[in-house]
Amino acid sequence: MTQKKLQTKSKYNDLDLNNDGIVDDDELELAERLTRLENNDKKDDQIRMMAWVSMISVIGVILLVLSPIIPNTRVQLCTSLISTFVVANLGILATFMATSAWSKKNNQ
Ligand SMILES: [Ca+2]
Repeated sequence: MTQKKLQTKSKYNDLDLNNDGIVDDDELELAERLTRLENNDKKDDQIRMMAWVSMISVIGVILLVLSPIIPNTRVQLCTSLISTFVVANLGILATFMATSAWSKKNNQ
């Protein structure tokens, strides 16, 4: 079997970390591992952002409902919608906290 080569100006040329002209399996695995870590970090940031948005939106809705801006008659009309919204967002928060605690426990 003939030896494989990278194409000219391949994006994988940078993976040759020790500059010996060969992209070996260890260098490929390291690059793959680094990419996976970076993606997991971005995913964690995204989930954290989602939890923040949930918490801030719940606080915002509750403050809005309690403020004199919205008349009581309208609040009564929206009570079921608001309670569903609050429970759903608190569910997102609870899931985030549970999975964070679970993954922290498993990483130790
Ligand atoms: Ca190399």
